[in-house]
Amino acid sequence: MQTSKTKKKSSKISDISAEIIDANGQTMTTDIGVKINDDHNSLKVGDRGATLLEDFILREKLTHFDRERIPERVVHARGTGAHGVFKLYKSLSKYTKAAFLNDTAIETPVFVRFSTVAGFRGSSDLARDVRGFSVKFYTTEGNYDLVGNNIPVFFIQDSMKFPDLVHAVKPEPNNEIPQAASAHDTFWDFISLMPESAHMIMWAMSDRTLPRSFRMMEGFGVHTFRLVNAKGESHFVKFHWKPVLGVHSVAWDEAQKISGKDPDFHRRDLWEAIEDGNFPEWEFGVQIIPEKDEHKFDFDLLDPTKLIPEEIVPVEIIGKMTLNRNVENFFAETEQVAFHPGNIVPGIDFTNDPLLQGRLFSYTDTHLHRLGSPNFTQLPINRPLQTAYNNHRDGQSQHNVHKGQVAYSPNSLGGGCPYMAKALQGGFVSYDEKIDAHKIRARSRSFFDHFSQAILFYNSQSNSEKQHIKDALSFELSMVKSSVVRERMVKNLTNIDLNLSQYVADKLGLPKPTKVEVYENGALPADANPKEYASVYKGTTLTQSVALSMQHSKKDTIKSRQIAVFIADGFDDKSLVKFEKTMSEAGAKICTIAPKLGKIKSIKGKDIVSDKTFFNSASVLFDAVYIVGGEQCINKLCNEMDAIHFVNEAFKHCKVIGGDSDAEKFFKLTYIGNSNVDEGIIKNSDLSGFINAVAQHRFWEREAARKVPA
Ligand code: HDE
Repeated sequence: MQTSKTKKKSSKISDISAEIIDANGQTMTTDIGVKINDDHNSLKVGDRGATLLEDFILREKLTHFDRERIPERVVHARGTGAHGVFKLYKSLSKYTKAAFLNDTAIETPVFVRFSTVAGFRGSSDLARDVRGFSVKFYTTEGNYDLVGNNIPVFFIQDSMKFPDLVHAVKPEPNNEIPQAASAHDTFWDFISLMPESAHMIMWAMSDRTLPRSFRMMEGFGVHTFRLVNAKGESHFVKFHWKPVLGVHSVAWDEAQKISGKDPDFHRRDLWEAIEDGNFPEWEFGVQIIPEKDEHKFDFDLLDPTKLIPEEIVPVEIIGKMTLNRNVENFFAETEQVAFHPGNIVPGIDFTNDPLLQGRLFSYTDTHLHRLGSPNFTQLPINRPLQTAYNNHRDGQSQHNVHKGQVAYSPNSLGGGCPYMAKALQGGFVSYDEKIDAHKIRARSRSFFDHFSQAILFYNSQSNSEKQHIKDALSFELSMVKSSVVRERMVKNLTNIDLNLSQYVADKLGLPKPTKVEVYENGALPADANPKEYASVYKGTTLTQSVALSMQHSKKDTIKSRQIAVFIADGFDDKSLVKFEKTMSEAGAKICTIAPKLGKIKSIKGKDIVSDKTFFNSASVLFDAVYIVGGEQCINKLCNEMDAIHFVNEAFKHCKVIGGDSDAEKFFKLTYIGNSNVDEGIIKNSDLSGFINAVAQHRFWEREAARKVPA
């Protein structure tokens, strides 16, 4: 049964910062507090007369309405957010003086926003796209933002190329098509000329870009950052979020269908999980690298197209984040939240990663444009826990009333206040990095190996994951109209895997390459030698990294999985009750689906109300399907074509399908009856077998036959 318990919790953040407006029991007023006696009619001259300009109530209403929208984010426009807490398991004081990473007694409030990158604000959640994973920690020393993605590397190495990347992936400028999709000419034209994108492209074409849920994605800080301890010593660090539910994805065909059936699929999933008390959780991990080891790797730590394999530097788990509260108001919180990789606290610092350095400028610039004033830090969702004391004054939408005569420093009239904090009093001190170099506009040679980690990623995938990458590339490139771009991409893929390039070539009707081809490099200056870029520092000794495959992240749980249960008049109530009880004990969520809404009669004449119907629902919205018994019920389902389609589609998408022994007759009408497959097909009311299978998430081997036309 679907349940929706609304849990209202008092929150530190909203208690401190936000004035929650609750209209319950209140009289309507204008913005300046005048009570309104008629909100349905404008002020007119007589019954049919013209509207009067003096109608200040109408004018105020329309003026406000006309300005309701603010510019959407230029990237990551589509997203959703939630509040939560971060709890440290063990102190990192050896590496950082940041209080929230030192004291295990502190519970740090957080706000998280997940997003897609390319689509507009109203686009589908299920686009094949990188997901943003931004966390704002409201620490006792100020706000710290970890503005990351669900992929640990990025397309480009230098912020100079970011507008080009985004122009290439966004809808094409002449006709604003396609929405939220990279499967078009400009994206692949750009990528085909940017060899540094090779590693990220492997991730982007993998199932990582089709998450089953935000709750089942990893998060990464991407860049190498610094941790600085109380003695001023620095270590390099990479940040990781590991979802407690494991990392899971949907099938590409399924993603496309979900985009039509429920474009809010991921938002809804997050919202409902929190409302149901199934609080999403991630463990926080760090990979720590001593300063002295900076040059020990066969790649540059400052290169954001590289990750540090977990086999080389293990991820140390240091805490857990739990999202436990939905927003009160989407606009005020999720839309107005302003993340910034430059929001750091003492104990954390930047590196010279050239992509990060550009970001440090861009986010404030964006916020000034979107939120219209430097006072955006006063918005409730952006305010730190502590009051900000400085000499910033005035500006649009100034909410603070600064007392006194003095707004400058140094001053004596204000007693020298606000005074500057010494480092020992928690003042921020930048890491004392020695830099002695020439000013140049160029790329470091240590950034030139573009393929070793793309190869490592591809080779670390399971067979089905490799097949999905092949399919994704074949699909995306088949949507590209320019044959020059398609051919160039096939050529480029030879640098990663010859078999992969041959597969894609075949799907595109192109000759299969037989050898590795030199990647054209559009980003090179005209006088550069492209061969030089091919493999300068090539040669990681690692051939596989287990952590790069989602296959190894499965967890033994079905908590919060959505299970569709078919019922029709004459269903066996004993079987339904037992199924529901067993599944809810295991933490899954049940949704009954019937030929119609309303009362459905059981074998014993008892009524239950169905949650959904075959016409307002679809298998792509569920993780598994179960068919309860009852002869009359099964006969009804056998005549319900949408029920048969539902199961065929679940079969195609490699989901778990189960049922009572009576369901056999129904199964015979579906692809289950037409195939020899039994992995993930659980018959004869084997409920523990069903639970174990659902925990596996998908039985991708089933795809090999590729015979299901659902
Ligand atoms: Fe962003 N990025 N980005 N980005 N980014 C924005 O800031 C930018 C990059 C990321 O939920 C913008 O508030 C530049 C990498 C996330 O509100 C903008 C460069 C990573 C979000 C911006 C990058 C990210 C953004 C647009 C290259 C992963 C959503 C709206 C130098 C580590 C935050 C906004 C949210 C948002 C600029 C590259 C993650 C325009 C210039 C790499 C998750 O300022």
